[in-house]
Amino acid sequence: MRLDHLNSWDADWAGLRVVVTGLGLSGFSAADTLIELGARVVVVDGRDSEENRQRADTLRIVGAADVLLGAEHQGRLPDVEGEPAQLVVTSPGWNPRQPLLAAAYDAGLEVWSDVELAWRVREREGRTPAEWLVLTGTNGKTTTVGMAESMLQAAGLRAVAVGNVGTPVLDAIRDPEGYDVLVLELSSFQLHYTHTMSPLASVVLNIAEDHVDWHGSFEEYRAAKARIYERTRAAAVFNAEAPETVRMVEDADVVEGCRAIGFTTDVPAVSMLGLVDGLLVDRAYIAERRESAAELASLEDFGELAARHNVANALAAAALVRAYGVAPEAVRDGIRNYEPGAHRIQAVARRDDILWINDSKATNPHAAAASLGAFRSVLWIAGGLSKGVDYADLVAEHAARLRGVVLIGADPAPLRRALAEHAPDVPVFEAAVGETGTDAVPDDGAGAAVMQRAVRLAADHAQPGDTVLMAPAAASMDQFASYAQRGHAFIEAVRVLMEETPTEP
Ligand code: UMA
Repeated sequence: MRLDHLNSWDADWAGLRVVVTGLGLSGFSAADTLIELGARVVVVDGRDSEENRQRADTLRIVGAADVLLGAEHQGRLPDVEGEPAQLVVTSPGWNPRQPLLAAAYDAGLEVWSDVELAWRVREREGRTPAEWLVLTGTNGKTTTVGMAESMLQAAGLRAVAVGNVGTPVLDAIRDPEGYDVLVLELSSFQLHYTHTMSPLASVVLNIAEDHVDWHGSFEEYRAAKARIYERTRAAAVFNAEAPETVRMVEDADVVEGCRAIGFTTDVPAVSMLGLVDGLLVDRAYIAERRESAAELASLEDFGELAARHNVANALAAAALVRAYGVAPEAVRDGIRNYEPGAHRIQAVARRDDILWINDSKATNPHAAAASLGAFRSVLWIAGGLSKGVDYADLVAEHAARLRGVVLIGADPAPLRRALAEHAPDVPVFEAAVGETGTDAVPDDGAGAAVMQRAVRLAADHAQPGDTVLMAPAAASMDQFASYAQRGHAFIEAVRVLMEETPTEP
């Protein structure tokens, strides 16, 4: 069934039979929107938890045809009120090999992300739709959307960062006051299921191995990220220091007239933003770009955040918002006003010349490498859900700075193997063994206990001048509800440690 006619809020959604998979943030927002549009909706979630039951009750009250909770419902595509489904809208956590989704594909159905649905309903009679600036990448996404949001707001625009950052994009679409601009952080999962989005500007910040288990291979992961450039209208932005992103732009099927714009932390060529003598400059969006450059900001505007990767993130953000016409002064003010989120290289405590750092956001080796590289002698707390990635390069590159490693995570084997091979002299301690064992479940109490043991082990072995760095290089969901919760568990464990062992006079 072709669904091309479903391209605005006012299109004929009434009676459309939709299965929504997942009842988390995106699934709930998708189901709620579809019900409001008049569709007939069945929601499926493999987890029959208290939280999901509450959400299910809410959806039934507003008019869901059915909400099916429990693992047994994930195996097949359900009918909608006795008739075959016509569309599936899936949460990003569901991979395409899930039996229910595989059945949908076999039946010839389209499978959309909440982002696809949001793109289709963004136009609505009597409203000016927001422009979309979209970005993805393996690392730096959240900082970059935050900076872009800050720059747009400094320009006096109504703008918000949505998507993978935590606010479903449909919430912004349905906001009664509306927005001028949406900045979307998109994960490779969301991009996989997004088909008609045509943003004003788009960027892939960088690409390194991540989420291989969900996509099946690195090539598939790369292909999902590259989709962000398709149908871009004004600026397809690439990272001049990441040749992979240049190739993606070259291969993309963009709208006629769309420009390729680069960013670099070096001196920029024409059609790029970059850095000259401590100044962030624009040689892309000014008429005289062949001979000159417009000054956007200086490194001083970053305050303590002037690390190389933050400057690159700010340049990428500037490349997006300049495509919308934001003035140089607003770029500068946006950088000045920007406040980084928690859990990213966040100093938690310093005592006895030992620094304690929370980098729970380091959910893959690439991100962990950035923070490991920032410290000389590190007691490293690492491990978690490894998502099928390889740790050999990370360990080999940083072995010399490791005082010791404390392993967390339900399955420490992948990291333990890499350490044995590439850092055989570095002592390794396991925090996950004990009462929770290797079959630890993602339960707050168990995760907190593991983290407490990890922090104590680190305290036992750290020496003055060391940094205790919790940068797990892995996702958190095997032992914690989220990376944020893992970060809180670390902060709490450090606080308890500091209270229990007061500084010697
Ligand atoms: N579920 C099943 N079966 C499955 C998989 C999941 O039933 O096979 C159910 C779960 O029981 C749960 C629901 O689906 O009830 C969860 O769906 P989800 O995991 O897709 O999560 P959402 O709550 O919808 O949140 C998603 C993003 N999560 C993921 O991509 C895993 C959030 O990004 C995002 O903020 C949110 O949509 C709003 O857009 C989080 C994330 O971890 C932060 N992202 C990954 C990353 O950044 O690395 C990609």
